[in-house]
Amino acid sequence: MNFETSARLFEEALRYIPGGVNSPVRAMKGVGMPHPLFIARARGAHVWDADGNEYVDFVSSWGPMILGWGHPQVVQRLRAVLDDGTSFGAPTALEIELARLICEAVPSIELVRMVNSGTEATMSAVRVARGATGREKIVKFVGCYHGHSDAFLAAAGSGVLTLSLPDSPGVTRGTTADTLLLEYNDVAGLEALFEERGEEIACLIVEPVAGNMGVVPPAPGFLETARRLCTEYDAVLVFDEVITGFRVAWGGAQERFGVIPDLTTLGKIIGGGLPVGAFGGRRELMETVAPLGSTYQAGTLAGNPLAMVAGAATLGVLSEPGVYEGLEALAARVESGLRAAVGETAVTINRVGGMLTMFFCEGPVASWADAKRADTTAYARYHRHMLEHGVYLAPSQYEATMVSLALTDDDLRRAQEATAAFFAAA
Ligand code: HOZ
Repeated sequence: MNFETSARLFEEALRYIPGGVNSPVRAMKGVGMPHPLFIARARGAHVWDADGNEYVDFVSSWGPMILGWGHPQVVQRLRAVLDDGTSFGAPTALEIELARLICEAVPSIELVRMVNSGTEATMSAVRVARGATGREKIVKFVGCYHGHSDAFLAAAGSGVLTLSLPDSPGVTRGTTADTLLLEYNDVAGLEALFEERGEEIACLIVEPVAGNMGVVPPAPGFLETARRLCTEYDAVLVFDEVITGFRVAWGGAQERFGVIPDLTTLGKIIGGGLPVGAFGGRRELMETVAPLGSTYQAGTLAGNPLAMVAGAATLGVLSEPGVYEGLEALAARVESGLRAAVGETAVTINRVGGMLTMFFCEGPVASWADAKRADTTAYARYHRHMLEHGVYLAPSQYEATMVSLALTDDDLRRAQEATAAFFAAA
């Protein structure tokens, strides 16, 4: 396979952009590629790189493209907004449409504020929790990733894990000293921590299905314990549903697992492929946000008309009857195809709804302590093999495969056959 144009574009990008990329994981260092793939275009569930190579896509722009690219309902509405004006820094009716769809889908969200990224959403949710409780400590889980604001760059997932970084210079010890860490799914650890420091804890933030150390589902009782302890100690429970929102159920992980947080952060799918995030939750908490309350949060491009309409159109399609049953069935077929293809090889496949990860290690994988046993070199070989066979996977063992509704039977067959060929040769 010829990657000459991507290699040349990378050389050029390096002259202007740090590391040639605008977000670290896409550099593809995690799978040993000398340069990233530069993507030229996409349609349905297929992407084409700058050299014209075509791939079946299982990245979905890291989650947002659940409908695939070029969905007519999304494109048509985006075109109309382009003609009307793309940013006003003033309210528009489109914001109400997206906010209403979110509040209807996720009943724990009584009020919602739009921002421009998941990072902004989580950062703001923690500010609300601290403001409302008057406390400073936050609880997060090792391997969970909540964007790149300072307080979260402690044992973070995603690119921090992929590149084996010791978190980040520039984050003060004071900032991360307020972040208390536990292993994901550590129910006993949670009980002990709250017993010892519960009165100091402003909030507990968790990916209700971890997606940034690969997919790790919540163990039975884990989310329920988090809920109970937060209620008992008057701490705020924040579900970071930037990935899981509208991916594991119409109402997100909170609907799927029946555990209701106080605040929820969203991103990715709610922007339909345009930059967006949101945080929302219980009315009395959200009423502390300016201009109603004094907890400050703002943004010139927040509620951007293009992002609002792409999100609203996407949620409109997802709200149609049977969509999530279809997604579940499709993702289950992706999973069973992989299981059949790996044969007797010791891998672990974790899947929840439309997201899954095949870890190159024996299971169970229930925490970062388990996930770090994965053979990342083997994953890198698998990734390269799949590229060569026209299948585009996340360029890191510690990210999620995102199933898009645009995948066809042929696409699934291509992924299964390429996987079978890899494991047969291993
Ligand atoms: N943090 C994203 C995945 N969880 C990766 C973003 C990117 O590199 O585009």
